[in-house]
Amino acid sequence: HVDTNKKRGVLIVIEGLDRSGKSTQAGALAARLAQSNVPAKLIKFPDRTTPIGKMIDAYLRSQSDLDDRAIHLLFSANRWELATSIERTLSEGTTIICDRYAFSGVVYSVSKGLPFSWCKSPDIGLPAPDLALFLDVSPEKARERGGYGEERYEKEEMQKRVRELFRKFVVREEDAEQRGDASKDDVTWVQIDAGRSLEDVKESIWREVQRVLEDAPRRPLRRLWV
Ligand code: FDM
Ligand code: MG
Repeated sequence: HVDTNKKRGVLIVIEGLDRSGKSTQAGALAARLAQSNVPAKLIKFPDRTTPIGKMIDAYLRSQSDLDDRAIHLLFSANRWELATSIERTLSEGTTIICDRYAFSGVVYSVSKGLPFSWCKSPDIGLPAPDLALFLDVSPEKARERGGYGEERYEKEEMQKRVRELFRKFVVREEDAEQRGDASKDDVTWVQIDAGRSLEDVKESIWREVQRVLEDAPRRPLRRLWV
């Protein structure tokens, strides 16, 4: 007997630049969901613990060099190797908070010069998030917060390009939604001003999450970019 009343979990993706407070907010959200008795699990991409993840880690720490396309496909493969477990977890009723996803995959590679549609294609068909939060922070704010680290993409020029691409991506989707454009990706984006205090950002995120927890479980899980 299948319990058809059992609610599926919700897939929430948090995207943003380095220094946007993404990981802090993802952790805080996981804790708050637990307090509210919503079963939740926190994951992050890249998942550096798998064999593919280890190759990605070596690349990001400049211990190896890879063709831009090769590393792009590894990032995608790193998501695919976890896709089944994500789906299972959601169907068991556990909500997933995902720190970076395919959107990071696209914007970081596009900012290196790869074509947008080429970058999207390997991630077509992944579980689509029910909510994607873009934590936006200015380069000035990032600098105030202690600047970037030592990893490959943590350079101001790269971060600026990535920010512009994220914003375009999000705005394009919001516009398509307002027009009722059927070709729109089935992803609801919310841009969050992450330059504010931790508490304010937390509250904005919580509001959005409560809304999606109400609505999303009634709909089947969607596929990304199909
Ligand atoms: N990154 C992350 C990508 O270039 N492609 C991807 O698909 C993903 C998931 O990896 F600069 C980049 C973004 C960032 C770097 O991410 C490592 P974390 O969140 O700092 O570990
Ligand atoms: Mg980083």
